[in-house]
Amino acid sequence: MTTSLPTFQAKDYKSDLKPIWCPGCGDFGVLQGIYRALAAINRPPHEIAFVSGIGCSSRIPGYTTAYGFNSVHGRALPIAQGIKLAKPDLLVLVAGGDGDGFSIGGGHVPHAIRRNADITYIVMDNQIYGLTKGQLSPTSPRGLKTVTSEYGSFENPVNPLLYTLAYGAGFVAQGTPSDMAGLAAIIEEAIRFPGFSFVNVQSPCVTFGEDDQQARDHKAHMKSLAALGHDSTSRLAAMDLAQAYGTELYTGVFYKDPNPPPSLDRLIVERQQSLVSKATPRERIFDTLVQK
Ligand SMILES: Cc1ncc(C[n+]2csc(CCOP(=O)(O)OP(=O)(O)O)c2C)c(N)n1
Ligand code: SF4
Repeated sequence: MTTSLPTFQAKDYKSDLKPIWCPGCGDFGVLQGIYRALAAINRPPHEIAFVSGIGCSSRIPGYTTAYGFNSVHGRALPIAQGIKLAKPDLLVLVAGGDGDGFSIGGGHVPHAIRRNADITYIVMDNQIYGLTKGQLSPTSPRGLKTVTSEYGSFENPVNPLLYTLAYGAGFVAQGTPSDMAGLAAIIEEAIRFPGFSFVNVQSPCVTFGEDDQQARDHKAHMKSLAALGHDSTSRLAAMDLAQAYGTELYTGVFYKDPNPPPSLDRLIVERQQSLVSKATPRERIFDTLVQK
């Protein structure tokens, strides 16, 4: 007798919690893109762990039926890596804002990349601190006037694309909720990538963000990397294009390692399997971590 696997639809990943974002916030679209990507992956919600930090965007795990952890500001990545190492078979997703990821949590990003656990990190980049009512964030453009920069920001923004590419991430992409199908496809591809993957989403904050029509009209201004003929197997070509962050809205995959190395969680699982003869779990853990 053959049994068919259950098929999940986008609505199966939607929790009963009603989003409390401002009407028009870009994060609504990102959430829809995540639902669609998860339906395409077709993993049951109980096999997914969704971790976030603190911020408007960090509410996302609560709006899904996956296991969710709306954790501590800037600490989503270390928590997610711990979950993945403890339960390598879970699909582990991380989401949050540009402040959460590149300001208070910025020091964790390089280490998550070099450790290369198989997790997907989605940043909703609105170039502002939304939850705390509109202070400068690390990706705010130079000259931006906010409640904490009355004369305009004096600082250059962090470039999340160059940052992750420079530290060696195996998968780096960018999307916008204005292109829902494209965003869902990018998130799906990031999840399927066997290693740390990063998706920057240009998700406008309509309440405190830059009052710029262009920011709210992404579809008219975005440029598809695939249509430009970009070679996403070249890190240098990706870095060249990523320099236009803040001036051009490139969407799609900047870089995807054509020969990704085994992820950290897979290496540990393999090593543990070779140590099944060890007497105690404690011995097995030490032997896994310390190569003799
Ligand atoms: C340790 C700590 N410092 C500061 C805060 C206050 N805080 C909460 S969210 C936030 C920034 C939110 O901005 P971002 O991460 O970009 O997310 P958004 O709200 O824009 O989605 C700050 C500074 C906090 N909760 N915890
Ligand atoms: S403050 Fe900005 S980021 Fe937060 S919910 Fe409102 S529009 Fe979205």
